[in-house]
Amino acid sequence: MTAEPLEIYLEQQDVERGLRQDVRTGLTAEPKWLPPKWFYDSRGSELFEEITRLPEYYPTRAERAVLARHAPDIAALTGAKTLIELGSGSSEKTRLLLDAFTRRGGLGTFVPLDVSVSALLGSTARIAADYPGLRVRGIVGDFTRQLDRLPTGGRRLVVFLGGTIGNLLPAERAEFLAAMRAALEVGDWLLLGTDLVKDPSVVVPAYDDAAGVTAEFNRNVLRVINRELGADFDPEAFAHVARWDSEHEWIEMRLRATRPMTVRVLDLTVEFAAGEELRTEVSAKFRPAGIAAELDTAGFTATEFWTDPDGLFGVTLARA
Ligand code: AVJ
Repeated sequence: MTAEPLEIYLEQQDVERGLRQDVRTGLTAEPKWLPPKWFYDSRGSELFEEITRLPEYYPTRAERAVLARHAPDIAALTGAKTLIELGSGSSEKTRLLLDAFTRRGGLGTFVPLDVSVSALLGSTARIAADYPGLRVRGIVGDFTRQLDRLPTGGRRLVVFLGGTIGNLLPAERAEFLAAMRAALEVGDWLLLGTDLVKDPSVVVPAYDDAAGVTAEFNRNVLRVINRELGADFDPEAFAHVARWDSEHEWIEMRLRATRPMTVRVLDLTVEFAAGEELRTEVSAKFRPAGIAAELDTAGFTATEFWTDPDGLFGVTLARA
């Protein structure tokens, strides 16, 4: 089957309004910050794919190991008719699930949802070609906002992989999980990938690789703002910083101004002192008990928890 035309839940003007709002809020705050979703234009999505292949970036390989081993269990336990993937990107690891569901039979529809049109066009075309008989409905949307518009009917499995839930701040995370639960019905399932707390000597290099790909990915947010809002950031004048926050158990990516700068964006004049840091991403790491507790608070019941052989990454199956 060919993929169906992408369903657009996110209009270009909403995206631009959101970016303007986030830039205004974040760049006038003290300390300055930007939400990580603005990394992912087509270049940013490509850089992220490159990150997933870096020797230091263990989460993708570790999560793939879990899925390779347990995809048949996930297919059998859920018996899903519809597989919905939030923040799907290339959907590369999701193929392990699609393979297991194909062998088992019964899965009718795959619904990848992502903010990146370019990532979705590629993934939906490839998956439709490789899984004949599967209905592929790509949705352009923001997973924190369009949960109430997910396809209904049949037994649904929502998968949220890659540890992306860790990019939400704790309050946003609670709100997101509660909204997810509200969007689902009893009998539906959630499969959640979470990076696990481990020694910073392993985590930090994953966010500060020797080849500098993560640094380019980080600076890409400034390029997006320059292009979309006509700002005049000099991305090369910002240094990439990855710092482990042991209190919150998360990694923070920041961009550090290497000299004093004045940036014009929207109607703002934004001053950076030399050495001033702009926070661009939080990537929380989780403990098994914490994951189960957060799911429970949102009204889910965690029924399975799996990790890779090295215990780096966790995948939780939860029932609505
Ligand atoms: C897979 C999107 C969750 O936080 O690890 C990779 C993004 N940031 N390197 C993560 C990311 C820096 C990533 N997510």
